[in-house]
Amino acid sequence: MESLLKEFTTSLVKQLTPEIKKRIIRKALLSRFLEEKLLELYSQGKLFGTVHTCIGQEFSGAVITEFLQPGDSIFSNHRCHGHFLSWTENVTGLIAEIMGKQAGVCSGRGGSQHLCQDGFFSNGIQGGIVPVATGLAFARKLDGKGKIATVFIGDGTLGEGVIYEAFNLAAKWELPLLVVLENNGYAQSTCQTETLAGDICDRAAAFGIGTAKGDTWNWEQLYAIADDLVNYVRDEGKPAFLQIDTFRLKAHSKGDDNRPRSVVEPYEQKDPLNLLLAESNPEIIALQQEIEQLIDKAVAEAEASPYPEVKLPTIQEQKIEWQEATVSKQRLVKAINQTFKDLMQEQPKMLFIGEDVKSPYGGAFKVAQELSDLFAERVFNTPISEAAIVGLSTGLAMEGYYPFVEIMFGDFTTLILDQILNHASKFRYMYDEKVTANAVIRTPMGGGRGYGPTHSQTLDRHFLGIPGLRVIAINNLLEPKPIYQTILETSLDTTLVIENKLLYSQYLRQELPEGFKRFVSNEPLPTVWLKPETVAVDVTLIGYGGMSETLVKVCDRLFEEHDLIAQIICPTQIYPFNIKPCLEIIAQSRILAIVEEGQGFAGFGAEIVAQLAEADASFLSKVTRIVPPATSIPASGSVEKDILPNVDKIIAAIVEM
Ligand SMILES: Cc1ncc(C[n+]2csc(CCOP(=O)(O)OP(=O)(O)O)c2C)c(N)n1
Repeated sequence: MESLLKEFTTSLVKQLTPEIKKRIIRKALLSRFLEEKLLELYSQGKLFGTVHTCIGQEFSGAVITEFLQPGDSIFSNHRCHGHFLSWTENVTGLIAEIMGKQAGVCSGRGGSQHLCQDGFFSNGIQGGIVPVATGLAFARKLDGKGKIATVFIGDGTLGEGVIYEAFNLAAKWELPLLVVLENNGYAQSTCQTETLAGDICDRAAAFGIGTAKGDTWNWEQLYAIADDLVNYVRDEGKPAFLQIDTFRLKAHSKGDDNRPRSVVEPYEQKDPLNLLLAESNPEIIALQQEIEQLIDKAVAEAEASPYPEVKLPTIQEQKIEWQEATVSKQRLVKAINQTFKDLMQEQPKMLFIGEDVKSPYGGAFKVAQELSDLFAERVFNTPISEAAIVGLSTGLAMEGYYPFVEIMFGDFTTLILDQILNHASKFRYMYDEKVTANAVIRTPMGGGRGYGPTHSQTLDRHFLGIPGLRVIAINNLLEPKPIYQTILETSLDTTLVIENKLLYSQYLRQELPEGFKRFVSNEPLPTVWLKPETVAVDVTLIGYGGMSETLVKVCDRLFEEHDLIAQIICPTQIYPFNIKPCLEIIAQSRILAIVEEGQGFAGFGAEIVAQLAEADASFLSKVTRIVPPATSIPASGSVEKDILPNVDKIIAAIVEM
């Protein structure tokens, strides 16, 4: 493979025209004065929350943005004001945002660390934004229009593993990503000498990423280096890494500075803006006055702006209607595989991303079989980097692609939680509906195959209750295609789809116990109701995903062996989920059994019980939950069988009631 390693050794200071110089200085001064104003407003009690100033570091954003174009994207972190202002110059939007006002750039939803405008996105979670930026760079590459993504991180963030997953992807897939590392020597209160091993640029170079160094004191030279680097990323379509040495002159956040004056003072003295302002240069004084007026006006506008109204999500409460449904005769794995073949055919922006998904392997459970033969350009084998591929997909989704990510085993979803919880699921809300981050993440859960404690779990409940994340469980009572089609067409947010390992090889359930009919609700992601023809129903069984097949068998045997008539409610969407539309159905039976393969504590069943209690406490007398004991899942097949809910155990629990 051709080495990407390129040393950018620009030493020649490119000729900066007076106009460009003035523009850069103005951007830096705007950041400086605005952040000084923010600190003043805090001290007057006019601001709330947090603020991390970049005072001392302003030339980093002021210079880099010189080379970015409309259509490029910028990702930043907690210390984002300077980057944001240099890109947007939206002074009122920033101040009002930090004041929590309607005129804020995100209507007060994001605050100081979560800004979004014109391709600018910041997040206060360290490191996790890098794979998202990588995904956006990937989208830029696929678009083929010469646009790039830039991400700013601090040196403390070099401790986060996910950034190296992203570097690897960006280098291997040759993505137009510029990583700007602002090296101010501290992470919050901790000096870099305590925590950082090795050389900074060597980290990126190890992936074959071209690196360069500059600093904010010689910002004219930084200008020349950035010019080279951005051109390289744009023209070659490859990542580059720029280390900018700099120094934060103020506290990490508002007033928490433990650094001795003897450390800070020399940097105050050599700070280029301090030096400029000390010159009494009439041009700079005029600039200062112009900016101060701009800021005063913006503060007044922000203060005059109202606080935003509270907007709450709507909850499906109305009565649902039920229609009879059938399924075709095919194994679930085949049905899902065919679904993806069809959807990729229909939607040219759908991408399929995961570990070992390409032919001939076709994914660990063969769900992706032949996809790469049919859509070679849109199916991607990835490194073992679950967090990064989910972040990457978020970035792709933000740009209008439809990434479907396969996480090989549900057990590995622990590695993607930060990407889901602190990134994808937050973006639409905290960026005030300016973006959709609607990637689809699919994963198989469940035991029954003897894979042992770390490859058999049902971890759905850890993902329930995350606003901005829809959780779906595929069962074998419904065709998967309409479900996946709806997910693809209707999602504004990220969707996590749980498939089930044991169900893959099962046929879709065509045949039902005698006298049963299959109804589906008229919701976009329907609940299934297996309804006996009889009027009287003794037991309502509620279960989802892999439990569907088990519950059908329970139904059969309850009648055969105990003369009990049961009905089944099997939701497809398990979060958000509202039991109210099913209350009438549940009310018909004497017993309600909720069956879950995952741990019961604080799980789906517990939520249903809580919702039932809130609706009508009389339901509680008939509820039982059938869940595994609080233990890990053993590899030994016979013990595993005994631990997970099975037909015998469910029947025994019901008969006991
Ligand atoms: C994942 C994560 N861990 C910890 C924090 C708390 N935190 C916020 S900023 C910060 C220091 C970051 O240091 P660095 O990356 O060097 O950026 P700098 O603050 O110097 O600009 C820490 C520890 C966080 N926001 N996110």
